[in-house]
Amino acid sequence: MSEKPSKYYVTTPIYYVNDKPHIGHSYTTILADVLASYHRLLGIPTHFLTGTDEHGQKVQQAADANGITPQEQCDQTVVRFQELWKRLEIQNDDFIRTTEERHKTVVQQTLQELFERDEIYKAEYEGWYCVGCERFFTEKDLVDGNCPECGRPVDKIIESNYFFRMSKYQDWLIKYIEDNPGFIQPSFRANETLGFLKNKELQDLCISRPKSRLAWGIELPFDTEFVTYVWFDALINYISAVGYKSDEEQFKKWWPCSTHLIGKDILTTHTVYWPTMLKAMNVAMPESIFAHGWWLTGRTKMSKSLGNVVNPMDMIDSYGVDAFRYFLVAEMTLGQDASFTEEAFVKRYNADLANDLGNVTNRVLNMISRYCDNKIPAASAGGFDTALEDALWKETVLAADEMGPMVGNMKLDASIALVMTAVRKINVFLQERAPWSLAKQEGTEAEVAHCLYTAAECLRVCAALLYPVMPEKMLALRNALGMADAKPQLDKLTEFGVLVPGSLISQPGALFPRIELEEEEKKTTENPKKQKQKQQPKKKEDPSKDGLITFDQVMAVNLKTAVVLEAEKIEGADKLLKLQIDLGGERRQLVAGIALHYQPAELVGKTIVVVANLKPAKLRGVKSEGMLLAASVGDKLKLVTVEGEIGPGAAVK
Ligand code: ME8
Repeated sequence: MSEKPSKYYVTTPIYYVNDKPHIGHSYTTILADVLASYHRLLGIPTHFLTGTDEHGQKVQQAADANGITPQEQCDQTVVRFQELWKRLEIQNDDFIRTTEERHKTVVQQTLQELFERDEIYKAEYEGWYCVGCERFFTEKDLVDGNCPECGRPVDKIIESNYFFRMSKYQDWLIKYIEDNPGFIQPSFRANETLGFLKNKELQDLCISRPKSRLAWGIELPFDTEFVTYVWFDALINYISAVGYKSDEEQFKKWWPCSTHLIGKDILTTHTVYWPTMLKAMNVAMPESIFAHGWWLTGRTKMSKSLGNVVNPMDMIDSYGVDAFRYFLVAEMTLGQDASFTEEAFVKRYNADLANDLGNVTNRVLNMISRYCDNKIPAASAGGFDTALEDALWKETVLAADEMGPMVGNMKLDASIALVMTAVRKINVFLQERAPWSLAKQEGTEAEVAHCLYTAAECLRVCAALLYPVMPEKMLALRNALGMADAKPQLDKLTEFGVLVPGSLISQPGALFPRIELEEEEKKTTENPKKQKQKQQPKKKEDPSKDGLITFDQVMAVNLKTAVVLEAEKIEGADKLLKLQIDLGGERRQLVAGIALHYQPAELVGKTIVVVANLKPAKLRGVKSEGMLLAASVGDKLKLVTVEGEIGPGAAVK
């Protein structure tokens, strides 16, 4: 950040509870979390708000489809969001639900006030309505007779409703956007809104729905036959959550909001409805509204209604939270669209995390262990050439200094690229300095110590800069470097000499084990959903078009009984257990995705069935020589076991 702000308040959209969250929702929330974390680590008072949008037609329709009440729909679905945020290590300070009293009261008070001030009036309305977008359009707005936003068919509606005098703020809004270049970001989105405002007459906004058509909403305080339009209700969350009309001190502390993070799909509601609403309410404008692009599947937006979403829980199960967070932030240039593929994920993971960061971590820790007795060495410049060390430290400091303004300008992907370059430079430095050769010479202890201390200090800085993106792994790295404090302080980052000589280092194990492609194939057999997706192309290659296999193919699979000798969890892999099995005189190691269903201790002694002639593979870097059989229904999984007197190594036919 070029200038340190006095406070930082960041929001995400509040998400509809008509369905469970997907990668798109995760993305915005992770971005907000990363931004909040950077600001907190800089010592800036920070407030991070997220939540759920629980009223309106979409939620009502989902409830109807599920045969439950809208409130039940909200209560059941909100948990999916909250659970996901917990798993994604999201550190939000507040979570607002629009069905909470604290929000509903503020919406009603605001409506009453605007009604009394004649900012809201009643009129007969005739127009076109898109259920998907929950918005009214005029005949002129329609594109080929369909919704101009989503392209879906619209319904003709004639009814009495209440309207907010939005049109009268058109000129003011154009001027405000023009006078405040950072208000809507990126700037091409500001141009988009300006284009919209300059090219057509802004209509007044219909802010009510008759209860006869939709009852699920906040009742208008001045007419109980109507509920509030979901967008008018939802946008107010950004102020109701921080004390508007309820806690003046809190409101003064956080408002105006620093950044409303949104996806480009909700640009108009945030850059036209919201500013005009605030203007009418005499409330200050947010400092910025940042619209990011979409995650696409192929060329299409990933969305619940299109059914092409990637489930974040599956990604976390397969690759871990930090890798998932890293990929989303590093892969998408903020503002642009990006395509999500698992192949791209694996490629980036292996290149950046397993190769670059994982490698340098291993090298630094292993060499400190070998040459410095497992303790952080002391730096001592004198009597030898330190040009390479000096240059490395300078470059690392430069990266740290450049990162602040980049984050401030929402160039998060570029800022990560910058740190990864700094990581690579440590590797290059080690290669050039070759402490392993140096160590073979007499009297070079101080030189080796200085070299490794510098590398460790640079790694400390990089780990701190990556901490907001990968909190779990970077904490593990900090601990491995012998640092006792849990969190880095970004404003004190570039003082040389933070690592304390003499403190013990530890080996965290492989922070980012390489993902091998054959592991990927194996993994899909652990995950029934992915198995379905990924086996499709294989079926095409199968010569038997009817999907049946021959007797010979069955006989080619060597199924045997085995007795479990030992079982243990695999660090960093929630679902996996490592088993040692007796296959009838032959001891083997197996990795199985059963950790959520069995405790290691209860497996020991069981006689199970395994595929004995499966090609060995590595899962999370751990060798697996076979596959066990299990039956599963929904969330339940039970091992196939053999009863009675049959020992290990018996053929299963
Ligand atoms: O619009 N790529 O809620 P919503 C990237 N309740 N981001 C995506 C995405 C994708 N494919 N799909 C969704 C609503 N998002 C309203 C908001 S705010 C006062 C009310 C993200 O559940 C992105 O942030 O449809 C987008 O704006 C938001 O989810 C929409 O979530």
